Amino acid sequence: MSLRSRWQRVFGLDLVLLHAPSVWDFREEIIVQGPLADVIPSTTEFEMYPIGLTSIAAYLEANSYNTRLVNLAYRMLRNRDFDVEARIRQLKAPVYGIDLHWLPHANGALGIAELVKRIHPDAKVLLGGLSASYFHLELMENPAVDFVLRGDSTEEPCRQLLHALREGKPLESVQNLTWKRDDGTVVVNPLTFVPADLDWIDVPAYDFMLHAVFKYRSFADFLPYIEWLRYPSTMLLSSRGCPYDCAICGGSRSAYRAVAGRNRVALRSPEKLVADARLISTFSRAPIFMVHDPRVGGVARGDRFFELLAEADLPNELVIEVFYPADRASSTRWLGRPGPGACRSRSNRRVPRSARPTASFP
Ligand code: B12
Ligand code: SF4
Repeated sequence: MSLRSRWQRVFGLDLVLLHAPSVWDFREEIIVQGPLADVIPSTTEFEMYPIGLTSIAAYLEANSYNTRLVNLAYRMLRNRDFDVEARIRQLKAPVYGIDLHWLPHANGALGIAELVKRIHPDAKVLLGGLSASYFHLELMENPAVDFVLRGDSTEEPCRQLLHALREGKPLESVQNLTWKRDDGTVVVNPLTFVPADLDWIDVPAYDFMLHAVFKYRSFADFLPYIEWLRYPSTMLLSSRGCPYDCAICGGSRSAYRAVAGRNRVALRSPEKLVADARLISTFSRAPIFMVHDPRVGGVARGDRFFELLAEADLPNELVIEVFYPADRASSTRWLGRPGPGACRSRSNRRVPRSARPTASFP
């Protein structure tokens, strides 16, 4: 191996993950923007990136692949003159990953994909996220898109893809990958990487973020929304998948079955969640928002989480969401007092006992 390729392997980037704004380029063109919920702290440019970008980067780094995350949307919002093209030109990598998780990103994600392909025609463009997984075949029709990694857990398939590209191995064995042969034929590899739990990776990967800020001198790339420095918040990801089947939801149990091949919710253990919360408290006093009802996976799991959290005695405020009203007994155990008012409820419906969540889909 030449000195140049050795240097590239140790210090060069293997993957750049780009987070696009919802509209490319919103500074010049006005199109109807996607609706943004009041509870979401980012702007209508959707500068918040999917938290899974951090777990992909952390997992790849642990497997000796250098991955850099660049939040283009945040940088464009912070500085109207930010030169996206020049930034992409500076970043040299064999693969550029772009999230198309939330559908309102379609315009921005594809705009940036086309820009990357124009600037780095020899590099590969990879898309991923829930929307990309659903629309993978349509995306293959776009000449700027080479790959889509499908499913809700792409950390390991991403490693397999980088390995295959680096070693010149066939792509047929890369799990969850949709790709094109040289003659343009689209190949859909089976969606077989569907891990049963959520303890095998760091997600959110705060450890990675903390050192990547120094490694790549890129604090701004990890900020999830423009007002974060004034109103910071952090998060815990309690599961991938949902046991409910709300008709309006693209992340319901039938959606996950179709899009991610998931038949069972992947849960993060209470021990890991509290370890994540401890880690957060070492660098921030910001509120911690736990995504998904703590009772997903069963009331006992929720009880265990709150028991461990009380033992940890952390200074941060915890924000939870509940998918059906919390009963007095649970809220007393969790909060130390009966307090249904302390929980944000998505629904006032009474939920029959049979509908209480478990990790299994009925
Ligand atoms: C947590 C969550 C949030 C959090 C997100 C926190 C974060 N930064 O990730 C918050 C509360 C902030 C949020 C916001 C929104 N959300 Co939301 N959210 C969810 C929820 C409940 C779980 C998502 C989840 O489990 N993610 C975990 C996994 C799947 O994703 P991940 O770890 O981040 O990433 C992995 C894969 O997706 C993939 N991947 C992602 N990006 C990429 C990129 C590449 C290159 C690759 C290879 C892979 C890849 O690999 C990652 C690692 O394995 C789902 C509902 C559900 N049950 O799924 C809705 C859901 C995803 N949200 C949805 C929506 C609509 C929104 C909003 C647009 C709402 C709004 N109108 O304001 C905003 C967008 C915010 C923004 N960008 O500015 C929709 C998306 C539907 C769609 N297809 O468009 C869902 C499905 C719910 C619904 N209503 O239908 N959301
Ligand atoms: S409870 Fe929330 S995440 Fe689950 S299906 Fe309903 S809306 Fe979607």
